Amino acid sequence: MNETSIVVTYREQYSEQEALELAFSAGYRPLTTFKVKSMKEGKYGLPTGKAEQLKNMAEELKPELVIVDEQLTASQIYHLSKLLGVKTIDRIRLILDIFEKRAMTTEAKLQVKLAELQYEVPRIRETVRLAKMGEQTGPMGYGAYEVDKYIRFLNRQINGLRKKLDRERMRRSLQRQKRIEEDKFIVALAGYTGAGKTTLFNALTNENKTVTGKMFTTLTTTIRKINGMENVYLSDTVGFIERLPHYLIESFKSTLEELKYSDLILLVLDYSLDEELFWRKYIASLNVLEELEVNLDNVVAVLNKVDQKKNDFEFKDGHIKEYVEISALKGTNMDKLKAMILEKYKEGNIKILDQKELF
Ligand SMILES: Nc1nc2c(ncn2[C@@H]2O[C@H](COP(=O)(O)OP(=O)(O)OP(=O)(O)O)[C@@H](O)[C@H]2O)c(=O)[nH]1
Ligand SMILES: [Mg+2]
Repeated sequence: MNETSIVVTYREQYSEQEALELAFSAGYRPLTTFKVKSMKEGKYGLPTGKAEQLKNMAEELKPELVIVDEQLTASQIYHLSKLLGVKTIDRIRLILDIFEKRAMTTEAKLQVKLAELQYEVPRIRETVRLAKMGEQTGPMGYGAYEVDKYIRFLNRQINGLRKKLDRERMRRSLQRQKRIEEDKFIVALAGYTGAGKTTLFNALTNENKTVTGKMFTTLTTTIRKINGMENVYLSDTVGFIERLPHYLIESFKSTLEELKYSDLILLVLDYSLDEELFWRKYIASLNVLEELEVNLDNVVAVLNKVDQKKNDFEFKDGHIKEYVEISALKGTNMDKLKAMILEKYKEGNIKILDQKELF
């Protein structure tokens, strides 16, 4: 572990920062970053001149790995890796590496395995084809028949994993049903990785779930009763990130679905970030909520880390109107947050009573 790496990222400072955090979180040791204006296009996924410059840098620094902080095609990764003479991975593989390290429960392991297979399968045929066009030696000396057979085998694995995960979904759905019957009010934490969800979860439930400065510390959902509130429960789950491919969200559906069925969602946002990055992460979070078909009327923004707030800007947005400023770490405004939760709980009960009267 701790392979040395060059991190290829966009020029903007926030992109560079996130790419480095991802690399560290995956356990790689970045030697330096290599910044480009555009990615995804062309033979190498980088402008050709840039790819040549990167080659010179790789020859000089001799990293064990090159990380490209963008989703590339199998062909682009293959050509770039060949040009550089160094193993090359893209942003999605990097995120999968982190998930693989963090997956502790059976469900999380199944989810990560499914996401990995969905990433790999469409790439295998292309990689084998390219390898065969080059030197005929190496581990890729499969015939077309063997490749098809292997892909069919992997597709069967994907189906098997989906079935197992469906059972997990069913189990979660039964638990939800039970909570509804018991009239429990479920508050769910959502938000970008590192926003402070687990810190807030621990503060409100007296739990001691792991909090680190690394990304994707939490991969599974935990539900606990909120301190000092009858019938009100809080759930903590996997964090979001920008440019997540659809199948990754799909793989984590059994976990993320808890959000859709909760009574109230607290969208935790890191309010200590500079304004540009704050809104970027906010939009990325809204996109995931939208993909999960969450009703935004049930979402309240929790502006966390006010103890570290450096820039003065207002939270003003048409999608989510209500917000509370807190510091989960220092305990600032926790009473205000709890009062808001209780208020929503009461409103929810009134709504239920209204509905009952209708029938
Ligand atoms: N200064 C400050 N730091 C905080 C606050 N809340 C959380 N943090 C820090 O932010 C980092 C991430 O916190 P977590 O609670 O693990 O974040 P998370 O949203 O659960 O992250 P994932 O599990 O990766 O999605 C940790 O280093 C926390 O100590 C806060 O109110 N103030
Ligand atoms: Mg967490």
